[in-house]
Amino acid sequence: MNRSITRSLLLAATLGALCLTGVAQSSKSAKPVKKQAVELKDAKGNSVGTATIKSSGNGVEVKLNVKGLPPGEHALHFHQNAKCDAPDFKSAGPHFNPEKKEHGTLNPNGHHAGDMANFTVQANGTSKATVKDAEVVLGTGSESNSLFANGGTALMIHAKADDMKTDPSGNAGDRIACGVITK
Ligand SMILES: [Cu+2]
Ligand SMILES: [Zn+2]
Repeated sequence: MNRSITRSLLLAATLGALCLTGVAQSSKSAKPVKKQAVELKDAKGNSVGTATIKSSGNGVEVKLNVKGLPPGEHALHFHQNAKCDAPDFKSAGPHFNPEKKEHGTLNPNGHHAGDMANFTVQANGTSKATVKDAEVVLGTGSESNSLFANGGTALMIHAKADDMKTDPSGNAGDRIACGVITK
């Protein structure tokens, strides 16, 4: 091959690679998200309200505004996949667990980053509870513990309370409401 053609091909390839690197870097340096609204849907696909996730300290706080749920104590977790396929929401995968730990704050080998305290639904089926999670961030999505990492995560409400120790799911029963968290 002619030497000058070879040289221009090399130059084109190098420029192409530089462009790709530029794109990757600009998406990584995107501004961190401070607040994110999530719509929660039940197994029938009906909306049961919203959760507002806000940066708080080194983690986040989740402010629920939900209705139409069974009264009593319920588990709340962040799950690994940004997928809420009704009716069982299995598509959301296990608890968000970037540090490869076991489930539960009472588990000596715990806990998952996505584990949170239980919250209470009132007799009229509503809740405006606020629950904190110090182990996850909204961030830019490039942090390993970002709720936007690897395409996002899901916020899940369960039928029962979490016992905070049974691996991998806290014995929290069915998944009854789910909301996708994506950037
Ligand atoms: Cu869960
Ligand atoms: Zn867990």
